[in-house]
Amino acid sequence: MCDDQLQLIEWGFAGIPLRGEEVSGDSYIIKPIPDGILIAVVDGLGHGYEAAAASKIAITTLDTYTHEPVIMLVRRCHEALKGTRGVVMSIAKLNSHDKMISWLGVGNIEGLVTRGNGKSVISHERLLLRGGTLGYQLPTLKESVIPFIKGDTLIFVTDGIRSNFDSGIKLEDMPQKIADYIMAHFNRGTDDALVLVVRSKCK
Ligand SMILES: [Mn+2]
Repeated sequence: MCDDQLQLIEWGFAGIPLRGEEVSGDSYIIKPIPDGILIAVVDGLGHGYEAAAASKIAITTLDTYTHEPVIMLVRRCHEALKGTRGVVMSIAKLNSHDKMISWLGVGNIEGLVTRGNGKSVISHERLLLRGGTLGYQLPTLKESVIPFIKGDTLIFVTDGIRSNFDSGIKLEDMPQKIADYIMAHFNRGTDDALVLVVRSKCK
């Protein structure tokens, strides 16, 4: 058992705004709650200050209603984002009791859970993404629930990162090293880019 939720995971992050922009429209939140941890990445449409403003509204909303189920959180953000540029979002909630994550993606923030044996990958699970934009149009919201046990690694990347981002990653590396590796090798250079890598430490 892990009583302190922050002990459940180790994580790393890399983020770079589009060249020439001072702020990024890509953002993330990792926040412990009594029975687990909320993990989410958002990408405000376009880039620059308006994208960052939309992104910040989404993160603030998630920070306020963290205890709610993921589908409710997406709806809350959708309502809060009306009149803004809108965002795409992928969101995961780790339940510390059953070691499962509930995850859901609206738009194109790719999500991947890899399971390894310490050295090599033994299985992959990709997040099912549904088209839509929070603030404009929501698809039918349906979460998937999958195991997330010790050693499993969750990776979220925004569309500033190329889709083959998982090729060449070494699961024995710490999450921060994996995030830096993905940013160094798969940043398209045409948009803001963000990589979040979260590993379960809890048996
Ligand atoms: Mn983007």
